[in-house]
Amino acid sequence: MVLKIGVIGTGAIGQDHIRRITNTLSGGKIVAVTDVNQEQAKAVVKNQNLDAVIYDDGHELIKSEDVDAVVVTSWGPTHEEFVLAAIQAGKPVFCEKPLATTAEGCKRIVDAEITHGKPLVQVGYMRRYDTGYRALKKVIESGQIGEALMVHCAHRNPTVPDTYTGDMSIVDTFIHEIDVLRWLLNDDYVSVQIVAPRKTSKALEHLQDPIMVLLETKQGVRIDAEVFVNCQYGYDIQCQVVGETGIANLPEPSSVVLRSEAKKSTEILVDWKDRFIDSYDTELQDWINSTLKGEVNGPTAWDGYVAAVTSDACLEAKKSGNIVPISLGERPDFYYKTLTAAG
Ligand code: NAD
Ligand code: NAI
Ligand code: ISE
Repeated sequence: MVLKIGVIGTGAIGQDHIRRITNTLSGGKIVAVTDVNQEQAKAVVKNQNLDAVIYDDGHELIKSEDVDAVVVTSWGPTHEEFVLAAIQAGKPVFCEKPLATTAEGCKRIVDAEITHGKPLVQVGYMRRYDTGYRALKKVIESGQIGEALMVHCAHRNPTVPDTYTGDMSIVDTFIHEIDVLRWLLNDDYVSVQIVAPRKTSKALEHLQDPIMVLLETKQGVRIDAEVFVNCQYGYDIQCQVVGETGIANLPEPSSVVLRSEAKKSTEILVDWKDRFIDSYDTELQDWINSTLKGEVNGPTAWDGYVAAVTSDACLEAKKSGNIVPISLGERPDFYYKTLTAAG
């Protein structure tokens, strides 16, 4: 059986997901696309040689009888409306992060899914599918470094476009660490503080860059994370877990070790598309497979909600400079299930 998929948002990641579903993965077919920029949607259908209908808007696409499942890759602020409409139509939906830009928005999605009575939503936190993060989690869970005490990490982008606003360093960028670190440590956050070092001259006027985020978890693990989105030199994701008896580092992407011109060097990637290419492939293949079985196997709407509560607290901490408490409430029974590799 083939899953007939409609994609809302044919920008950078929408095009990349369409390409992988069409050329790399199995079990899915792109039958419908839409974008507020209709010219772009048309160009994507033509350039990727798709046999897909172009819809005027996301709601028509969701309602179409030809569409079994929906992929939402439009801008973050539009996600909530499309995910709610997919739930309303009873259709499985893969939504790129963030699930919604506020905790209230995510809560509306959680409530709608529970009312529907069956899980339909997966959120695009693909780092849970990354072989490096999975290997790191395995080491932590094996007890080889004792209990985790501290985590040092960095999320560095070479540059960001002019449209990147101050809040996006949290809601668009750091949100990946928010999700993956609670999964990695099997823990949740209790507080956050954000401090701003000297600002780089390479960032636009409106943007405080870099920032340092300090999180504390329920089990007392302290996390320091640098978010630096104009670091110039590359796309660099670092994560080091300090345990009672040892230290575990996220593996670097594999790269040829070059000896040349009196130097030993390895390449640093510059684009998130390349850094996490395998994770996106595994994530979407898992989504197609589990959707065909009527299941949700990856990050759920609850994970999307937890990320949003945490990112709301981060925004408040960034503004005030204070230590801000993070309170999640009880996870609804609906979202308890056996722990899978990604869930
Ligand atoms: P983009 O701006 O390149 O693409 C977004 C597209 O959505 C645009 O083509 C835009 O015209 C379209 N769009 C916006 N509103 C729409 C609407 N109401 N209906 C239909 N189309 C609409 O952005 P992007 O880089 O592709 O990012 C898209 C989403 O993917 C964001 O939520 C982003 O956070 C997420 N993303 C995730 C990752 C990841 O690593 N998981 C990487 C990149 C982007
Ligand atoms: P983008 O700006 O390249 O693409 C967004 C697209 O959405 C644009 O083409 C825009 O026209 C379209 N769009 C906006 N509103 C729309 C609407 N109402 N209806 C239909 N289309 C609409 O952005 P990009 O980088 O592709 O990011 C899109 C989403 O993917 C974001 O939520 C982003 O956070 C997420 N993302 C996730 C990544 C990941 O690693 N998981 C990486 C990059 C982006
Ligand atoms: C983008 O949306 C992503 O998700 C990338 O993974 C991240 O590194 C980048 O900062 C975001 O803008």
